[in-house]
Amino acid sequence: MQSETTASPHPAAFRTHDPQLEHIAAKVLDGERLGFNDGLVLYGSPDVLAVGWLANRVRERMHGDVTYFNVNRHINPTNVCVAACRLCAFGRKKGDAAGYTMALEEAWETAATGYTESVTEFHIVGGLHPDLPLEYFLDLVSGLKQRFPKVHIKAFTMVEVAYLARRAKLSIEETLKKMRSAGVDSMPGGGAEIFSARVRSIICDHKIDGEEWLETARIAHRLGFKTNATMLYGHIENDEDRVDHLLKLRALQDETGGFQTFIPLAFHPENTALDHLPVTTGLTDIRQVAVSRLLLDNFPHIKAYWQMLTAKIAQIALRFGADDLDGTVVEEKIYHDAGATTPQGMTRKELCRLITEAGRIPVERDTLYKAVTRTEDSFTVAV
Ligand code: V47
Repeated sequence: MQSETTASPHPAAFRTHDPQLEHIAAKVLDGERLGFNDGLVLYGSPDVLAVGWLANRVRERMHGDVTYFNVNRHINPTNVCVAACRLCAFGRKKGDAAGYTMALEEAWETAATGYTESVTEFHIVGGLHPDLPLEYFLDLVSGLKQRFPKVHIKAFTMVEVAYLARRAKLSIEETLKKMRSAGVDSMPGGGAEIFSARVRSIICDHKIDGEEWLETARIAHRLGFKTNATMLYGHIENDEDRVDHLLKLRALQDETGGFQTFIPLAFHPENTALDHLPVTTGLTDIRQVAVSRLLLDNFPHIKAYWQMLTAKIAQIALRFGADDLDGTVVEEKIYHDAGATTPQGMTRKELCRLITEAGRIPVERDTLYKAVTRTEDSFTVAV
C-alpha cells in the first residue's frame, strides 16, 4: 500500500508499505505531537525506511543540512564505584586491582594531553567513589578552569550530583550551586538508563530511580544549567519502556526547556553482568535515532554518538533524524571497557569528512551550540 501527503511544501511524498504509519505521517507532516501508541507503532513498524524518512523530514525542518560536532575531551577521574550496576563494565569496587583514581594534578595533566587542536569542552564523568568528597570534584573543576579558562566544563551526571549531595549532606540545589561556583557550565545526559522501575531494579538497582533523575535535572534546569539526556536501550527493556522514557523526558522539557540534546545509547554487553545479551543491530540503532527525533519534538538536538554507534552507523543516522555526531573525545573508557571497537578519538577533519560525505554541512559548535571559528591554535565562539 502507498500513500501520498500533498499538503507538504516539500516536493518528496511520503510512501510506506505499512498502513499503520499513514496516520502518524499525517501528524508529523502537520507538525502535530505524537502520542504513546504512535511511539509503539514506530518501534513495531516493518517499514524502518519510512520511519527514518519522517524523522529526516523533522530533522531537516529544524536544522536543514547543518550537522554539528565539537572538539572535546573526555576525562573520567575515577572508575571506583559503589553502584555495581549490571549494565556497566567500567566501574570497579574499592580495592579492586583494576580500580583507579586520578590525583588532581593527574586529572589536570590528562586534560592537556592527546589531541593537539584546542578543545572547547571537557566532558567529565566517573564512578560513585565511596571516599572522594565533593571538595575533590570542586577542586578538580576549579583547577581546570584556572588552567583552561576558555574551555566549557560539562560535568557530572544527575546520578553523580545526587550521590555527591547525599554524601556532603547538602540539598541538590546547594550542591549544584557549589558546582557552578567551581566552574561547571553544563551537565551531560548519562545515568538516565531507562526510567522503568522494573528494568532499573535489574540493570542498575543501586542508582537513583527515574523520578530522582528527573527531579535532579528539573532542579539543574531551574538554576539555569543546560543539560543533556540519554536512554540506554538494547538490553531487557521493551518498547513500552522506551516510549515511557522518551515521553517522561518530553514532559520535563515542556516544563523547563533545559534539555539541549538527546543521546540514545546502545547497550554494549561485553564484560558486564549481562554479557549473555546480544549486541544491538544496525537497524535497531537507526530506528532508535529516528523514533527519538519523532517523539522528542521539543528537544533541539539528537546526537548520534559515533563512539557508541560506530562512525559508519552514526553517519547513516544523519539521514534518520540525528543532527549531531558528538566530538573528538580523545579517550573513551565506558564503551571500550564494554567491548566497543571504535577508535579512542577522531580528528576534526575526520568528523567533517563523515558529515560531508553524508551530504550534510559540518558546523563546529561549542557545548551550547554556538558556532566555533578556528585559527591555527585557538578558537572563538560566536556571540
Ligand atoms: O550513563 C554504561 C552508559 C553512559 C554501558 O551528554 C553504557 O553529551 C552501553 O552518558 N553499554 C555514559 N552504555 C555516556 C553518556 C554520554 C556519552 C556521550 C555524550 C553524552 C552527553 C553522554 O553510558 C552511562 C550509561 O548510561 N553505559 N555502561 C554499557 N555497557
